[in-house]
Amino acid sequence: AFHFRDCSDAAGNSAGCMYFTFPSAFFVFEDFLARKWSSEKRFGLEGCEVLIPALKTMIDKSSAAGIDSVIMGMPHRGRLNVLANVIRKDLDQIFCQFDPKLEPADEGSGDVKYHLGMYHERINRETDKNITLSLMANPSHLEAVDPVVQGKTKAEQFYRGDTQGKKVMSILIHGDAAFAGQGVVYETFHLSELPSYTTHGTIHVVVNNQIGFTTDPRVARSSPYPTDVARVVNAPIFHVNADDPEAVMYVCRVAAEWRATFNKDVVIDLVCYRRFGHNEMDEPMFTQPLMYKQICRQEQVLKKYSNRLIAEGVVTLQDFEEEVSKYDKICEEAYTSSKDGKILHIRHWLDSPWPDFFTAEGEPKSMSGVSTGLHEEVLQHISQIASSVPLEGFHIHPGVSRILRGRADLVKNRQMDWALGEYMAFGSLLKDGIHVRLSGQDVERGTFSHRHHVLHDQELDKLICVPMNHLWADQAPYTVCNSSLSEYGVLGFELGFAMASPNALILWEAQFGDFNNTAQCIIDQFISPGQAKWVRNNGIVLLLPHGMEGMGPEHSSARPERFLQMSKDDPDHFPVYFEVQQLYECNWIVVNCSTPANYCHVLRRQILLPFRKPLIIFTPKSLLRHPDARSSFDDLAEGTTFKRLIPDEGPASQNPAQVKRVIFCTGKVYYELARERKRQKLERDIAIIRLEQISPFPFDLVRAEAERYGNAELVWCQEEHKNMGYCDYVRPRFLTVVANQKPIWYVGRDPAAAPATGNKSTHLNELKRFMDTAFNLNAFQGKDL
Ligand SMILES: Cc1ncc(C[n+]2csc(CCOP(=O)(O)OP(=O)(O)O)c2C)c(N)n1
Ligand SMILES: *[C@@H]1O[C@H](CO)[C@@H](O)[C@H](O)[C@H]1NC(C)=O
Ligand SMILES: *[C@@H]1O[C@H](CO)[C@@H](O)[C@H](O)[C@H]1NC(C)=O
Ligand SMILES: *[C@@H]1O[C@H](CO)[C@@H](O)[C@H](O)[C@H]1NC(C)=O
Ligand SMILES: *[C@H]1O[C@H](CO)[C@@H](O)[C@H](O)[C@H]1NC(C)=O
Ligand SMILES: CC(=O)N[C@H]1CO[C@H](CO)[C@@H](O)[C@@H]1O
Ligand SMILES: [Mg+2]
Repeated sequence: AFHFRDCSDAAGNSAGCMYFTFPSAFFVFEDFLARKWSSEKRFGLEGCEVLIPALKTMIDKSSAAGIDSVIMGMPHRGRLNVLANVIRKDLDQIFCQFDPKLEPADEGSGDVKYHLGMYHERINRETDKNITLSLMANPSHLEAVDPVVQGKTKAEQFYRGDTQGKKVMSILIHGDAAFAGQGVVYETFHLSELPSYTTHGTIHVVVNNQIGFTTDPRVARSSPYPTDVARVVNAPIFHVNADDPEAVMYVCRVAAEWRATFNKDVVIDLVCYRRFGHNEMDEPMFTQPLMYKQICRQEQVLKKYSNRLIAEGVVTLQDFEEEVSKYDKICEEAYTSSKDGKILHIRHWLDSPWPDFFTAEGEPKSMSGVSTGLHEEVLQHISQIASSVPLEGFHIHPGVSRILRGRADLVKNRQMDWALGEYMAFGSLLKDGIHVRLSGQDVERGTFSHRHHVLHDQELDKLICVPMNHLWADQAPYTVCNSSLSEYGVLGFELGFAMASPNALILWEAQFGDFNNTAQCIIDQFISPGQAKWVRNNGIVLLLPHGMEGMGPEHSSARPERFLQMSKDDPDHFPVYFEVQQLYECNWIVVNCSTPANYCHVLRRQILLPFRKPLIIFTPKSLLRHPDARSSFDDLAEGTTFKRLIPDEGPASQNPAQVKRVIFCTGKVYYELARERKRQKLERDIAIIRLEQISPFPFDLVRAEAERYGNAELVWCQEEHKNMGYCDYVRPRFLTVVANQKPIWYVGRDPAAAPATGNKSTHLNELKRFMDTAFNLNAFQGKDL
């Protein structure tokens, strides 16, 4: 083994030199890849190879301090080297990735080699303790993985009762340009000390090669150091010369000790260079000619350091050469074995396996006969807690007290509103031992003041009561946390949290649905394609409140069209399977529920499913208090389930052959349509049917309804403008349902650039105009689509 010297301990004594050992593998690895695959992109680490022993040193030191699980996030540069020599993934599986002929043996479309994650449990040689290392899969989008790593770390700490971060920790590796440039770095730092988000200290390592692709630091940032962003949390920052391995190891030990002692973030700035271009195909002399003339003259750090040790007589040249050729041989052997009949398993690249969850392989179990309903006693108990203050002598605000009395009045009639429907879902899952975590801006009270999950004593400062945690003696914990004012960081965090365990309902609520675009990278890069790229389930729930209430262009639409456009179900294909199989095959579930009971059912179904899928729920504003948008306890009784579609149950349904028009719609606009139909006394002529689950599309139920009302015209009605909302998603699927026999007419607002007008009277005019069309039985006669 090759030796590194430690001539001073953390206290600064340099009395005697201590030698500690590890193989020179990491230096040789990049050479090996370069030799075998000279024209492949691998984002080599040359110029900063010292990163590998640096990480090992931090991990060894942390393991000695009691850490047994390390969760890491890193960009492209040096990733394969980290996988091979820090995580210690099997080399032949890494080399397999270079073989273009190999098809992955799992479902999913896969990802490029320098994005995949990995999970490995092994013995730490230095400390002889078990340690679990995971490197999270990530997209190209630099730094996007930072909050995801933090969320997953937090979740592991939470489920293990590691309240001080003494067992589980995170390490984040960054590039200098990305660390300075990407705002999510700042957002992640700001989560680092918040009670519900802290991971009790992260070690950050910046591979500071003083270049970002082709861009020099002087035009890439305004701060002197790339690491200055860490100063916002007063983190110590060590700038160290990466060509001086002893200094680097020293700094790494200090950083690990700092983290173990103070449980706060710490940053190491590894000042290095990038020997080649941005990737192996790239010519750096085009843009940095003088710098690269200098770099060419730099001796490889391994050479430099080994020459010094040989000169000092610490090792012999022979020792050194033996060491290098030993590792080369290991690589060669793995290379050979990767060639003969190896199969590429993306499954081997899972960063968060759930071994107890996926016991049976293959097809998911049927959900038929599985009810998401609840026993009357459970409903009564939850609603009683939801409408009272479970702490004696608590001074509650009179306004909140009025809200709780309002809930109690509803409950007397076995009725529930939106907030109570949510209570039923959370409360009943907690009873079954499912942890529920709701995070987002102002979620505790609720943006629209309907939720009130945290009550504040009006006389004693900081005395709070969370009734949801007083439901049952042996319930799972409920976490509700107002987040920092960030979407990108916080949604990424919750996504990471949801990766840790399938037995938890993790929800992120946007203040308003349209703010989700600040988190778009997490949605586009992780949530929508996550399972396809990384064969990983995730059951995160997004609550996106919005509504066309005449309040202007913002907050009127959470842009369902964007989510629907990314849904992968085929518009032209009538599926063979529904319910569970259809859900199993989709990339996410998109719903716009119109009743509190259905909202409760869909949240419960999320956990009762035998797999996990992201769930996007468009949640209402005005329906929170709408007197018609209520459900009876009967709608949640035992035996009931989530309704993907709610058929018309009025006079139209009694005589379907006489019905002239069927209006399909979703969500809140239903109540406006129902009111107008009543006013115009058209209840026999027009049926109104609600799609509650938009995607995957309930082809089967829509077909049954279309056939039931065989003589009727079909209409899709939405409040959103024509180029928005559900129209473009729904229309081709309707045509598949009716086999192109009938048109599906559009009723709604005209196309527009902004989601809604800022003029209240224009808003009302638009509403009146499309309501008139919806109920004018001659509207489409003689018209073309
Ligand atoms: C969010 C984002 N924007 C742009 C890119 C394109 N890109 C890939 S690597 C790179 C340069 C990164 O420089 P640095 O962070 O210093 O890392 P290095 O490659 O030098 O290790 C850029 C701009 C990206 N991957 N992600
Ligand atoms: C490490 O884990 C293995 C398997 O879980 C266990 O058998 C072994 O005793 C553990 N070793 C130590 C040193 O804790
Ligand atoms: C659901 O879709 C309808 C139909 O356009 C719309 O009125 C409503 O705002 C959407 N969201 C909710 C939460 O109902
Ligand atoms: C709003 O629109 C109405 C007509 O729809 C118009 O008369 C009125 O002037 C507009 N108000 C503003 C403030 O633009
Ligand atoms: C989220 O909301 C915004 C609307 O403001 C939209 O632009 C964005 O595309 C939405 N959807 C996704 C999938 O990010
Ligand atoms: C009003 C307020 O700040 N409420 C809470 C926000 O969230 C934290 C937990 O993350 C609570 O401790 C606060 O009481
Ligand atoms: Mg760089």
